[in-house]
Amino acid sequence: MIPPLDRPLRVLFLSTSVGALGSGLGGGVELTLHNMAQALSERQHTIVIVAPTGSVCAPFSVVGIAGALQTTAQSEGRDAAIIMPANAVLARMWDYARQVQDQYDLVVNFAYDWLPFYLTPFFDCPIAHLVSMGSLTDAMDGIIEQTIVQFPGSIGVHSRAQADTFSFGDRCHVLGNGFDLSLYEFCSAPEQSLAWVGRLAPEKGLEDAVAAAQVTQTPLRIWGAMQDPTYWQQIQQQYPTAPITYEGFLPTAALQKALGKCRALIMTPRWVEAFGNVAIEALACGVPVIAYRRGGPTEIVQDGKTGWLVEPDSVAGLVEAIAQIDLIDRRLCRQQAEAEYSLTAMGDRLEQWFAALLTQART
Ligand code: HBI
Repeated sequence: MIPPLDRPLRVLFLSTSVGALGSGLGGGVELTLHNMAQALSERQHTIVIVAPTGSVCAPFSVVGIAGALQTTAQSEGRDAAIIMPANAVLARMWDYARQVQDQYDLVVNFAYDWLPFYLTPFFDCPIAHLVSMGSLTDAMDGIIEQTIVQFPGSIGVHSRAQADTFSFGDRCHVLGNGFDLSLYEFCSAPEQSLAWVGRLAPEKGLEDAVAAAQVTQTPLRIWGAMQDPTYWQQIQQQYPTAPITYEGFLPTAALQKALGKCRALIMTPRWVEAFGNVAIEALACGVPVIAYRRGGPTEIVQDGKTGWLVEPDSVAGLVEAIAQIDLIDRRLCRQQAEAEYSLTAMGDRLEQWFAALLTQART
């Protein structure tokens, strides 16, 4: 039995290296980091965040570090070499962590990059790594495996499906995610539109949701960071009569207000989505989720109860599910978010993870 934490911790968060917090380029990690900081500070733990300059993560204090951003890991092939740009912000963030580590009980890494894992044995302070995506490259798989072998319990993931993309998946700590549900308003009377939310990039499969909108002629509202403008142009050219609108990247308060009015959220991941934060945000507003049966959303959506799970890459399957949205009781969607994905539930899971990791570190 792992003893619970016996006192509040001083925790240093090392953010993702692909964008400033608040830019949207960090994808789900930005919201995850903020929610984890909130869940822990509500339990009297002290959180300090280290992130690229220009980062905002109110109300937490952010140490901004200048330097060149990393290229996104998901845009490289499995045999991609490790790339460190000149003046890498990642290297500078970790040099800062090295200098201040004796002021903290724990470091938590949010970057899906080689360096933080490689540096783990060089630190005196224990490091917990939140791995935010599934297996992408051999180099990353190798360094994460090396870390979990040397530091059992140090790797946290969002879902079992994500863990299972790694050969060492059974040794990962599955955390789910947690949200401040007071920020999400339940909407019982939706308008006609469907919603799609995420970085506009090929691995998110937006074109399938657009194809389904064109077939059903149901309006589709699209929100998210415009990561790949060429990809977006191609979709518009391919589906000229689809009733779609791109409405930009919205911060949580504005997003949840607009998302809540939608009849359903459509999730079309081409890859093993590690979790699917937007699925929880939709459920929290009472919005049913139609998702490909692939990755994290399969562990979130209760098929036929809080949404529909669809044959992966099947536009016909999406169309069929869209026809059955009204069979879903929107109140059950909100109830599921409250039962499994609140900040309290996530705070419990985080403290269990840290207690186990710190106990290991002491032995
Ligand atoms: N790529 N190299 C790199 N580092 C990251 O931290 C990273 C990434 N791609 C995407 C990403 N983080 C996040 O958007 C997802 O983990 C959610």
